[in-house]
Amino acid sequence: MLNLNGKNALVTGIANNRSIAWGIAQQLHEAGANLGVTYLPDDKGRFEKKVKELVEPLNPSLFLPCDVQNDAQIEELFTTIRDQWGRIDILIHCLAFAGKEELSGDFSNVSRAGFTRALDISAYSLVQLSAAAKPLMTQGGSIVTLTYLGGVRVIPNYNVMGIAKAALEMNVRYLAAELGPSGIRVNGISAGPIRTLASSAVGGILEMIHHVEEIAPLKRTVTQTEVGNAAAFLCSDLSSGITGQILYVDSGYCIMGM
Ligand code: 0WD
Repeated sequence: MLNLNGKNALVTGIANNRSIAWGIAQQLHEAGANLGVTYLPDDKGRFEKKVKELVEPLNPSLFLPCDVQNDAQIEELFTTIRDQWGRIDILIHCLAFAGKEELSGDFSNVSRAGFTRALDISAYSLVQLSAAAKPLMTQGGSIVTLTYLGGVRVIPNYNVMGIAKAALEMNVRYLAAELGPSGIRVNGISAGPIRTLASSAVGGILEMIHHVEEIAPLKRTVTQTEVGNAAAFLCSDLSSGITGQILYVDSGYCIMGM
């Protein structure tokens, strides 16, 4: 029943084989979607090479750079999508960034520049990418972003990223309200902690994972594949009545009061 045949899906945020976006890309491919993949360009082209090799088995029909702080690059990305695909059906927003110095210690030590950068890359980018995708989602569509419990509760060391996730989750609701009449759904997945490049920057992430293994009803944390499966569901017609929601894929951790 979960069929994404004929759907064009853009996946952002693959850095390596531990990335949540990699788990999502695999599940969308499995369900039949035609993939476009973006990578974060850097001076030495390291990400480009690594991500290209990684995604090759999924045969992406588009592979393009996308630094969400670079407006010209985003414009070029969506111009290419328009020219090569004609329309886009699925947008996966799976990226975030805050300086390592901001992800431990006192939250109030965050600098104006650090605060602005975290909110810009991690929250504003969803608005920007959704606005660019909107005119190309001519047959409706599904936009999915990744968030974390630290956006609704205080989690040690998550600090400014918690503020960014709170903004991101509100973005989901405002975008869902705006884009609903065009048949475009917008949802977030709040994933349990997973060891990735980004999460390793958060102080005490391993302790957090062990805590989840102890407390969560399923007595373990989740995998990239489980998040990918939930994303595939939210991108498919099986979830056609769902928009503006945050779906917790966290082994049930968030229901516990300890
Ligand atoms: O425990 C976790 N890992 C959780 C992650 C739990 C719940 C949610 N999430 C969220 C993250 O906050 C993020 O929004 O999932 C999303 C993906 O994170 P990830 O898979 O944990 O991390 P990673 O594999 O590092 O991918 C994030 C990527 C970047 O990697 P690095 O580590 O180089 O920052 O986001 C991309 C980049 O590829 N990224 C950007 N992409 C475009 N423009 C930018 C940017 N400016 N900055 C970072």
